[in-house]
Amino acid sequence: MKVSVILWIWPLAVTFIVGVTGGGERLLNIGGIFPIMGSGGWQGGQACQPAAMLALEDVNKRPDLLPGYKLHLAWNDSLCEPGLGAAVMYDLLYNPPTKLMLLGGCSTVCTTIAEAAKMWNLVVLSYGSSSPALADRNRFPTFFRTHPSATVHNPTRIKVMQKYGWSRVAIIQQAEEVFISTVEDLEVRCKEAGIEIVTRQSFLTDPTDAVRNLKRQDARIIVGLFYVVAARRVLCEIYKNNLYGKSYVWFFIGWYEDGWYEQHLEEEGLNCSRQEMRQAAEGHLTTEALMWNKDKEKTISGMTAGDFRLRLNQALIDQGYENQSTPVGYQEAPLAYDAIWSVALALNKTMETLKARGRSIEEFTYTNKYIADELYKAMNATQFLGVSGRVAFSTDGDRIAWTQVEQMIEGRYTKLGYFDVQTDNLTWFNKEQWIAGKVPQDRTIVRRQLRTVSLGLFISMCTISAVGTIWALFLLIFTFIHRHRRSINLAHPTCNNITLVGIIVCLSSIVLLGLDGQFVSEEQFPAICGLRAWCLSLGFTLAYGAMFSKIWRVHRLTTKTKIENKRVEPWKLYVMVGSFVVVDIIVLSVWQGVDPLQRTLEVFPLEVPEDTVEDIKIKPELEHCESKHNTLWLGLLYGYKGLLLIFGLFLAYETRSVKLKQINDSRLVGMSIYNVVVLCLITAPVTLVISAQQDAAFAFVSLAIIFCCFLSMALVFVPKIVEVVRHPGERVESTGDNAPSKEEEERYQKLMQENEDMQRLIAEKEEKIRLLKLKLQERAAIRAREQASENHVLTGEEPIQMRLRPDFQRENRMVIFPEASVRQIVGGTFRLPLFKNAFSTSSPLHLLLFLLCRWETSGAHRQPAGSKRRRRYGAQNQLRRLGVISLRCEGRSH
Ligand code: ABU
Repeated sequence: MKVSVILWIWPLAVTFIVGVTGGGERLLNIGGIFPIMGSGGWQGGQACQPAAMLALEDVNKRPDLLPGYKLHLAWNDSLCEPGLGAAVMYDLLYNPPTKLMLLGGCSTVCTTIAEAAKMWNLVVLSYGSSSPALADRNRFPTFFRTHPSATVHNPTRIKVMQKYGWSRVAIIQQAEEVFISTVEDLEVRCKEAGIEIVTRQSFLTDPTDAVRNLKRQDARIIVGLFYVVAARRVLCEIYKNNLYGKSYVWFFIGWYEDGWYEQHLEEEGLNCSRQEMRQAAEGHLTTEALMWNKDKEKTISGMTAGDFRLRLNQALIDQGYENQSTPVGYQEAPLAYDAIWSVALALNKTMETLKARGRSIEEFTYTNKYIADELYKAMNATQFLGVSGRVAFSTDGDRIAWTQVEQMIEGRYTKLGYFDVQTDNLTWFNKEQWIAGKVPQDRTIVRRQLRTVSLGLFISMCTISAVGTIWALFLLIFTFIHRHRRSINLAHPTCNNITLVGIIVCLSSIVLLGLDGQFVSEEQFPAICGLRAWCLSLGFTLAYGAMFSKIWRVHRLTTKTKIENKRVEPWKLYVMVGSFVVVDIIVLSVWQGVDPLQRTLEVFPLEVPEDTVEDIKIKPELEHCESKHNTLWLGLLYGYKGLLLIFGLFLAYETRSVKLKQINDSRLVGMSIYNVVVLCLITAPVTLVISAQQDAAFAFVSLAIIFCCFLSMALVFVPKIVEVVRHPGERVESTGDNAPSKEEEERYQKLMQENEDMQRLIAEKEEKIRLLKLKLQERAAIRAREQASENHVLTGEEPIQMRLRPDFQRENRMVIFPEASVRQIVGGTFRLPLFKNAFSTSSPLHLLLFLLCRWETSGAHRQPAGSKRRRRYGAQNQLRRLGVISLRCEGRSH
């Protein structure tokens, strides 16, 4: 692009307020600020300045417009930089001649100069400022513009969004007031229209992060508001992030010059090639206020918009722009042309008003509020048909205009339609084109997909469970049929039956565990959740509890010492199992009543389906059964059952080598408990970890249940079956578990009776013996008295001295001589007084001693004959056996 150096020549020709031209006319001076040579923002002065000069030429050709005057424009370049724009303004104001009005372009510059111009009572007319902020009359009281506000795009954007049913959009904007205020207006309108703004991204110079964030937020319909340099950066990022194509629609501003996306790429250091930029730009939409009169009627200047285009093109070529290439601001050039006409018309009107009041426009100074107000009123009332369309200003000083919608199709902008915001009328040509003919969606269509247990796995597990259940039923029948057999009878068959019932319940719970959304409705699911909890819990308690009670009993029996207590009382086992079941029922009932299990959904990250080209994503969901305080309830149940498991493990270990006749299968039950404990302790935590994988979790739990159940049945029952098969004809021993049979009971009662009879008989016999003994004693005493009276007359006290063995003294004294006192035993010699009446008071031994002494003292011992001698020897032997070493009767020693 070539820019004529002429643009840079300061228009020194005009340095006086109202100079006189060669034709004798006086000059009416206005100041102009054009953004031309800058590197950012909007450099629309490139086309607008030549357009303004054309207008100036045309206005000055009209003698009736400013009679006696020529309009003159003093101008300079602001580069679209507010600071420089302010400097240019001060140059214009502080250098004569006095400027009647200011002409400005580029929102950032106009915001600065329009805010300051009121201090100089100057009207500012902008041909190229779109910022909605400039509509604030308090801040910019003397501002007008032929350029429509950027807010005019917003109703059009909303209209197009509604046309395609887009209700979810994102916004990316450059951090400039013009775009910030536009977005604020867009947000309000979106809210009113029920369109959700999913994200609003802002950037100063580098849009990299902002564009990435759009992708992260899954933005599909995106409104981009930025100057053209930033637009190229954004487009390059769009390409890099693959945010273009069939799934995305971008709304850009429509006033960028044609081919904007493939220009200045190297200068601006963009990493995207022209081809890539073209690719990313394809299909985007633009909205723009109509800046070229689309009618063919003649405008105030006598030209049609087409005529103006030709003249402008020629002027641009004259200034060095190549044919076909349009400089920045080409779109807005009619606005600049019409802006000069607006100034001329306002001056015309003001001059007429002033003339009627005897005053002149030449009286204007920067402090002349009166003429300034007249100029303001005249500008406010200006209306005409210009090359940009009908020119009129709202009370805010804004241009009222139609907007047009275009789409980039194969690298060229195609008009899709027009929108008149005043009548809410959308004219649509149906020329839009979408990839694969499908209008992009405003969001990823998310399809919910319930993750369910695979059917094959479910059927397999149910089949195994059914086989297990049938096997358990067979074992129940088997146990019943062979209940009298010793091997079964002594194994607590009732407990084993309870175990089998528990196993059946546990196996049934496998079916419930696999019943998910593919089989039951959302409403039925909570009931299944409850059933699962009840079945698993009660099944476990029955099966494991019965085994636990047996092993507990074994432990009790092996730790008791009294033989009489070693009787197995079945009711104790039943009470124990019953207690476990009652605890279960209480916990489950409270759980169910207070905080019942509900259906909850675990949602997984979105997945891209492989079998479709459609823009959809799958949202996998998995059903779970959970209460509000799930952890609490599970903790309670697991804690209680965990303790039971650990305690069972301990008991099984303790009784590992015990063999009891009363519970003959205790070791097998112990092994079964090992198996259950180990599997439960593994399964519970593993299931919690893999709960998100429905197949794995279901398979793991089901197999654990199946393994426990089958192994327990095999360990406890297979040996019994083998035994029955091996010894089919074994004699029946009893009828029940451990209950004594009728015959046994009768036999017991009979033995007890016999025992009682025998004891009574023994007692009677002992009584008889005692009486007989007494009789014998009496008889012996009578006989002794008779003998004594025959042979000797007792003289009184006749002591006997006996020397006793030491051990005899200690041990037998009281037995043999109960009447002897310690005092009477001195140094092993026992003095025993003998009395006349000793026959009646002393023991038989005592009597024996007496007789022996009698014989000694009577001298009969020297020649004893016959039975007397034998009796004497017998008495002496008996004394020796009793420990009497020597005997002295009345001083005689033996
Ligand atoms: N149509 C160009 C607007 C430029 C600006 O508002 O700064």
